[in-house]
Amino acid sequence: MTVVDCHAVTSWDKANKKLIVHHDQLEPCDVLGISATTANVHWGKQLAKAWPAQVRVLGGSHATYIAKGPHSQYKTPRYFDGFDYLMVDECEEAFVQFCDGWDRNDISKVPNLCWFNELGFLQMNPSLPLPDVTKLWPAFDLWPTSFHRGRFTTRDYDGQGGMGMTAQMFSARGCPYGCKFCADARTKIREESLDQIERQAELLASLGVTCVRIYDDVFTIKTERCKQIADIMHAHGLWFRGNTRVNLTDPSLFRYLESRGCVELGFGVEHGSARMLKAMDKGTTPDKNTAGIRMCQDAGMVAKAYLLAGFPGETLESLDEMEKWMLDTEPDAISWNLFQPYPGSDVWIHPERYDIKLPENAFDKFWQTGDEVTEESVYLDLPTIGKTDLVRRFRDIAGIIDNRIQHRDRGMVMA
Ligand code: B12
Ligand code: SF4
Repeated sequence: MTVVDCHAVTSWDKANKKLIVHHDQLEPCDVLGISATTANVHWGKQLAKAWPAQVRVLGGSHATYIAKGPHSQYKTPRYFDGFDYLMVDECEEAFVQFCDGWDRNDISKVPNLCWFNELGFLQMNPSLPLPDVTKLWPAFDLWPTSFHRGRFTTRDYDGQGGMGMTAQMFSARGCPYGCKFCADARTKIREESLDQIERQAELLASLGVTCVRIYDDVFTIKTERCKQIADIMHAHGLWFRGNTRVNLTDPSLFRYLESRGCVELGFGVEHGSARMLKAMDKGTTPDKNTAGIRMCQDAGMVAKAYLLAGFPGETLESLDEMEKWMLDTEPDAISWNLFQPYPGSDVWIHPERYDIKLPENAFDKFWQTGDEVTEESVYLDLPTIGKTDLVRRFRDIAGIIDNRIQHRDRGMVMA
């Protein structure tokens, strides 16, 4: 078995806006499994078509949320060309069963498996129960390019330019909150054991990793556990960062995290307008968001805000509020994104509740390339704001972030 980073076998032709597949680097294989979100499934399809393999399987959030979602118009082969099978849900066990079944020439009973029948309808075998995450172990050793050296955060946290060898890690899956744009909302939290986290930290440190992105949905959700994880990272000499929400009111956790080597917290702020936060069901207010960011900065960490423009209900006035919040609060870095109704989110499942329609050419514009947002990239017709106004203000605010905050994620989505 080999694990390949799709970045390593492709590149992006910015001038012609197309993916270049490096055919000479595609190792022939029996079973090809590709993981894709909705944002990069276009590239996944192109890669699957080019790859010399006996059978090609698509897994990940896009396959899961389309196959299990309510909209039959998207469950058609044309949206999945290049793949022979889809697999849904968490597949650690089921994909192994698929590979074994493929060797034995019998995959008919493989759990989590989907395929298009002769009539073009999607059929699905039942899924296994969700795996017990305390029994799983990331195969860091199978992925030769899993760690990269790069800028870990916007500050020189280590006094050596801050270019550590970085890896990703989870301590838990799931999130109890209900944000309407998120596909992972209202899912049960399943935690890894501290012993498991300890062993991963130890392994990563022994492989030369110095920085870890903790990708849990809400890293700080349980204060004591969060401190224990911070202790583990510290004991292994690892700098780390994670994502949080602003519902914490006790600054002591942030101070503790900083003292243990946490260099950055990302906040799902999303908007500067109280009305828009309500529409998204964030359960926060602009003032609370400001307080959370401030608390993080006061503790000595980089505070990054994730912001989202173009959610249903957006108006020119709410974008003015967004700009004001940003300038008043001054987070250290901003991830500035255009809303897309990703499959799995409440907006995707119930577009009628948001007074929007999902057009037929779904997914053609979801993917993001880091190019400037244009009217072409706007997927939804919102009754509350025209595309021209939305794009104009989106670009204005991007310019303000570049000038005033100076650290903007460009929403670059690679294959
Ligand atoms: C970490 C993360 C990121 C990281 C990715 C880091 C990385 N190198 O992997 C970063 C920050 C870069 C990122 C960016 C984005 N993300 Co993100 N991200 C996540 C997050 C929090 C965790 C993903 C994860 O690893 N989960 C843990 C594993 C175990 O679950 P999993 O990925 O679903 O994989 C399981 C199954 O899907 C299946 N499976 C997966 N792959 C395969 C392949 C095969 C062959 C098989 C058989 C099975 C299989 O088995 C896996 C094991 O159980 C999820 C939310 C979540 N909690 O899942 C969002 C999520 C995946 N992201 C999402 C989005 C929208 C984005 C962005 C578009 C955001 C933006 N506006 O820029 C970009 C797009 C990135 C891209 N290239 O596509 C959405 C995707 C929704 C959708 N319909 O696709 C999610 C679900 C969150 C949400 N907001 O709803 N993201
Ligand atoms: S956006 Fe974050 S807090 Fe909201 S439901 Fe998704 S993972 Fe949870």
